[in-house]
Amino acid sequence: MNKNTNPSYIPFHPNPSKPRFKPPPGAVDAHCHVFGPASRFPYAPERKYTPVDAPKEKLFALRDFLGFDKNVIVQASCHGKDNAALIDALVNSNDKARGIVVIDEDAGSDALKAMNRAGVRGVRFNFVRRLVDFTPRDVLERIAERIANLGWHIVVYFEMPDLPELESFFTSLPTLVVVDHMGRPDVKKGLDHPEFQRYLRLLDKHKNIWTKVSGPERLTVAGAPYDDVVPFGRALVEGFSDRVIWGTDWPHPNMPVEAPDDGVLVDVIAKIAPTPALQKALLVDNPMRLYWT
Ligand code: 0GY
Repeated sequence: MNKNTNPSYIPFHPNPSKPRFKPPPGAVDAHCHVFGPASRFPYAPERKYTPVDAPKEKLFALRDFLGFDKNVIVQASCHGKDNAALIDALVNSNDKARGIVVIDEDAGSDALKAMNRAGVRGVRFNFVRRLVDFTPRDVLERIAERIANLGWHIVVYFEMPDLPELESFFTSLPTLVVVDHMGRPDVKKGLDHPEFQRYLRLLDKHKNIWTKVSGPERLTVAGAPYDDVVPFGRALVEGFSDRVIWGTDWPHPNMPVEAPDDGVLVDVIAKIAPTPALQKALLVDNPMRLYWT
C-alpha cells in the first residue's frame, strides 16, 4: 500500500480463483484499469480516492490467468487527465491492449495522434459525482467533436437515476457511445422498473449506443456469485448481442466491503451469455470491432 492510500481502501483480491468458464480464443477484458505505481505515475492532485497500486504487470498476469487475450484499459479518476500510466501499459502490451483516456478540450492534435498510435480509441466522460468534479456540457461537446475526427468513441459513466437528465446529451454525441457497468441500475428495483426500461429503450432507439455488461460486484445486493444481477446482464446481452462488451473492472476501485474474486466474476459470463455464439459476440467479435479494426 503506498503511503497516501486511504486506510479504508480495499485492495484487489490477492489470489483469485481459476474460473470454470473458459473464455473463447481471443477474448477481450474490455473494462479494466492500471493504477500507478505511484512512484513512477503519481495520482492526480484532484483525485477523490487514493488506490493501492495496480500496475500493468499485474493486469497482464491476471489476463493470462483468467484465460483472456487482450485488455481495454480505461482511465480512472484517480489519475485525472494524466494518462501516462495507461499509455505506458498500452505501448508495453505487445498490441494486446487498447485504451480510453480522459482529456482536456485543449489537448493538442499531435498529442491525440500520438495517443492514437499507442492504441487509444476513445475518451471517457465520467458523471459520477463521488468520483469527479462537474465538467460543463460545452467542454464535453468540444472534446467530442475533436475525437470524432480520429474515429474514437465516448465511454460514459453515470448512475441510472441520472439518465433522464443526461439522455439528450448522450443521443446528441457524434460518435459511438459505450455505457459503463450497464448504466448502473438499482437491482432492488427489478428489470421492469421504469429506470431500466428507459435504458433498454435508449439502446433500442439509438444503434450507436453500446453497453458494458460489467460490474455485478458493484450492483449486487446479494453478493457473490451475483445472481441478482444476472437478469440485467442477460437482458442486455440477449437484446443487443452486437453491442455488448464485458470487463472485469480490475482492480475494482472503491469496493465498499470486499474485493471480488475475479474468477467468480468470469463465471458470471456463462449466465448472462448462455450460448457459445453469445459468448463469442460479447468477448471477441464486438470488442474486436470496436478496438482492433
Ligand atoms: C470503475 C468504477 C469506479 C471508479 C472509476 O474512474 C474511476 O475512478 O471508474 C467506481 O468507483 O465506481 O469503473 O472503475
